[in-house]
Amino acid sequence: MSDTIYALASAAGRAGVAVWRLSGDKAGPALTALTGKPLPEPRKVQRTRLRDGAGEAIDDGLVLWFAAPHSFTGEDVAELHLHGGRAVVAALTRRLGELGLRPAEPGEFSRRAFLNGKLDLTRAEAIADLVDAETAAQRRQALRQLDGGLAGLVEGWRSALIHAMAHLEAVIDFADEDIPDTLLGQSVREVRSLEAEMAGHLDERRSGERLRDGIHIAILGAPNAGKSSLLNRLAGREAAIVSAQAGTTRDVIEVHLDLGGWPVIVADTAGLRESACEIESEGVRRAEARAAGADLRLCVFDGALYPGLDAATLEMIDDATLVVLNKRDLMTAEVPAAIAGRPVLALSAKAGDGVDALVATLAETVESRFAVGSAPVLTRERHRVAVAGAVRALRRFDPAMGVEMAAEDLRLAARSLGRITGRVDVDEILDVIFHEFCIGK
Ligand SMILES: Nc1nc2c(ncn2[C@@H]2O[C@H](COP(=O)(O)OP(=O)(O)OP(=O)(O)O)[C@@H](O)[C@H]2O)c(=O)[nH]1
Ligand SMILES: [Mg+2]
Repeated sequence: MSDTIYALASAAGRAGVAVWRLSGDKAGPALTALTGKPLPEPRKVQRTRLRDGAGEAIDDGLVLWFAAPHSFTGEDVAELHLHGGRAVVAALTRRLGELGLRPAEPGEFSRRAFLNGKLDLTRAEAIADLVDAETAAQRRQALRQLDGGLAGLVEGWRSALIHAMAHLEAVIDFADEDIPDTLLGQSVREVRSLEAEMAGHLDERRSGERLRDGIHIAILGAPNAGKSSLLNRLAGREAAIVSAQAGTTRDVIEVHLDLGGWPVIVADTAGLRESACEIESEGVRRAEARAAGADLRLCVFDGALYPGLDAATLEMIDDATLVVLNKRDLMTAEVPAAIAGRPVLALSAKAGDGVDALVATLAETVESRFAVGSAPVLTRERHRVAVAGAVRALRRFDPAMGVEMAAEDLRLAARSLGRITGRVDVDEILDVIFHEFCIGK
């Protein structure tokens, strides 16, 4: 028998509504002790007064009762909708302790739901993602996963593998009899097509993970090009210090933006140049590291110096780069159509002209590089590792080299996929997954 746990699942403001969730064998007795009434009918809201051990009223509120196994956790669950005031919270916390309940750990409700077969791991992860979702695209992705999109995809692959395995077992068991060659040929075809489909989901850009964690954009350029001015424009606030002195920015400065529903982390960096100053050199080293790790780069050139172009910045340009020609207001030369083969966005970070066009282009670029469509995607590294493991096993699969070995490859692939939904090797991954959760979920 496990402990009975409780959590204050949400509190909206000081006098707002607070939802409490109690789960475990003592949830029922605790509810009757609090209300002084028999348990309400399951799933029917009851308005009632809740009292402490001495019979003094704690609050007036709504209670709900979910009898095991028909609850979120699969255990007996009570929910209390009370006022969120501090005194109410304190009194109820004390009373629940007296009644033998303990506060839940982060993710403990979802963990119990998983262990009781109410959720697979991808759905449990989706709950955490939904709670953390900051943009519309993140919310949509989390909901799709919560609806079982990813679980369905992975379980479909897994059952197809098990099906192919059964074919092979038949070949092994009836080795003395005549098994039509076509049976083997069919297995091979099935496995090859599965392998291709799974490999197709190992998208190199890791769109699902990017959408979950945020897309990293680094602003790069020579000192004084106007990188910090641009960051401040994008952020809509003075996040970084701007000055006419070259070498102002040293540390990497990040701002989080919602770019048309995409979570984006824009990093301003130190101007790229050789410097005798130890601090500035470290800044440049950090800028280069950030440039290497970024999903997209904004290379900023100083328009006042055009047609002169900074060589160190030119070196950074690749096909994941947007080229910005800043200080358009000071430009005497024509704006070129392209620099280093990339289209040019001319703007003035100081005055703000052209910044909207840059934001629009950035949003389009992000959308076209990372859009995930409506198909389920892998949203965590552990999903990708598991699918990659399965694909590796399937690439080895070759019944011509021995049917037993081939069956073992299928078993390994199915096992690797089973880790995603939590069908196999559960213990080692549970702690990792559920510790990311907030309390009350
Ligand atoms: N006229 C004009 N001046 C600008 C523009 N953008 C930036 N500046 C000026 O250029 C100078 C340098 O701007 P910053 O944004 O600090 O440049 P930075 O690239 O961050 O420089 P470091 O941090 O030293 O690498 C400041 O005096 C800005 O006011 C612009 O569009 N037009
Ligand atoms: Mg700067």
